[in-house]
Amino acid sequence: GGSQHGIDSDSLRALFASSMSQLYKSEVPLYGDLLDIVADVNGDMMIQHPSLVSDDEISRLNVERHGAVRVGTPAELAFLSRIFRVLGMRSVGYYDLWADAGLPIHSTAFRPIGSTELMKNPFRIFCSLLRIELIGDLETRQLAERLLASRRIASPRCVELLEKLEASIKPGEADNGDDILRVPHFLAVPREDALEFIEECLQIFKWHSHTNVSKADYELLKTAHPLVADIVSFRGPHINHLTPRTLDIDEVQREMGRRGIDAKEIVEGPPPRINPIYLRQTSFHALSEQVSFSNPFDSSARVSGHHTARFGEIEQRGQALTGKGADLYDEVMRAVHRSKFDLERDQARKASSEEYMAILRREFDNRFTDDADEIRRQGLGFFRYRIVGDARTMSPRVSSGLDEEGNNVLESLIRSGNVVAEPIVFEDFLPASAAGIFQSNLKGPSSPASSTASSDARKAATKSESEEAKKRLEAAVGTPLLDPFELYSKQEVGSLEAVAKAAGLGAI
Ligand code: OOG
Ligand code: NI
Repeated sequence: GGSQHGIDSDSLRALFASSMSQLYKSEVPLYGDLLDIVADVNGDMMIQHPSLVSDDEISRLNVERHGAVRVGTPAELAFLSRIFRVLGMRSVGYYDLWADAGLPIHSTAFRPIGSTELMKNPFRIFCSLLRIELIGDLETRQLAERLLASRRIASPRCVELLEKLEASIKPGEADNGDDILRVPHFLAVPREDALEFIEECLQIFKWHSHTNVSKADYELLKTAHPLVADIVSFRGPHINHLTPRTLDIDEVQREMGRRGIDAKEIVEGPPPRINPIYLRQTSFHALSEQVSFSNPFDSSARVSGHHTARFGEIEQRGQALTGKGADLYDEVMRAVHRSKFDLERDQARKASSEEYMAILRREFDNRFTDDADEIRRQGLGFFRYRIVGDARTMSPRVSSGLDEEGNNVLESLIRSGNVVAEPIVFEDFLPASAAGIFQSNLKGPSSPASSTASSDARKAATKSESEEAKKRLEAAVGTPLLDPFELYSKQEVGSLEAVAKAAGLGAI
């Protein structure tokens, strides 16, 4: 029954996210262990610090995940982009991992963008596209092209269902009448079609231990770059990690150690802070998994081997930074790298992870205020403003004897406790951390990461080349890569307008 009722895209996304999580847990049991650790730590943190998370966060925290996939061609990306769109996810941001880290890919993140949608289920996918033109060796490049040209990542039924869902989209009311926030809200298809669609999508992202290539070809692809082998050798873009969100990443890191899980040495991103900013991430190293290669001499026999790509990651999310905050962050990070470089030169050995963490803490302590109110006054982070209590009883007091200038009204409302400013959570990714996560997982025991082109050639890549690459990724995605800063700013401005309206003020 209920066939005619359809389903909203937020619910379908929530179902997709939990189904993916189930799938990955069955494929990588260590990911299940991570979920257990994170749930324990989050529970303890909420008890110890009840005001640490907002109501919205409590409701989304334990289902919150991000995942990552890597595709081989613009057509594959275009197809995934359509899938994510019916799930209410839009492409946000551009990550040039070639310019940043010498990896032969570039990426965007698909995620919900409205506050309500984010609260219902914030599932995000970091999606990378191979830049096949960066494979220097002609023979390897042609091999990769051949393999990619001959594969279909989705079943005909998946394509059919996707078309049906797309045709049924009833766009919701656009927030603020602004078109970029327009996402599908309701899919007027029979419920069973929507559920079958999710099943078909899972088939795209599941692991296939049978590869399409011979061992020799696999080795050739891996010599170009381990990422090339991972992207090209399989039937489709297996999900390579899923990441739960924790409230205390340092505790999760320690617990991984206690359980003997092979974790990355350093937590990427900013140091621990009272007012967390951006994103801190760590992971356990990619597992070496049994795969089988085709046998060019006997098509009925398979050749066994290993592939290293899939891992588990944990993240702690903090406040989204404004352009000014992001610039300051980058400046502090540069100072961190300079200090680390100086230390390593002076003591003629690599800095330990403790030494690195000490530098990180020191530079942030010195240069990036950890006071929420200061962050707000200096315009370093985005906030959501909310009226506490009854707006009608406060507006007469506000309008008496106050400066006409908007900010002052707001400041006095905050000081009097009538308005609170809550940090807006960072929903995106950090290029440097993404690079660090990629790199720490490419060095499997038998697979030293080898560069696709010399780093000199890469450094010569200009800003305009990066712009060009971005346009090509955008063309494949089929919709604009949205600017994360603009999205956070819209949330902040929207909340201020709501405060002004409720309090009967003019513009704040
Ligand atoms: C994506 C790595 C980046 C993150 O959290 O920054 C990432 C990948 O390994 O495909 O997921
Ligand atoms: Ni990740």
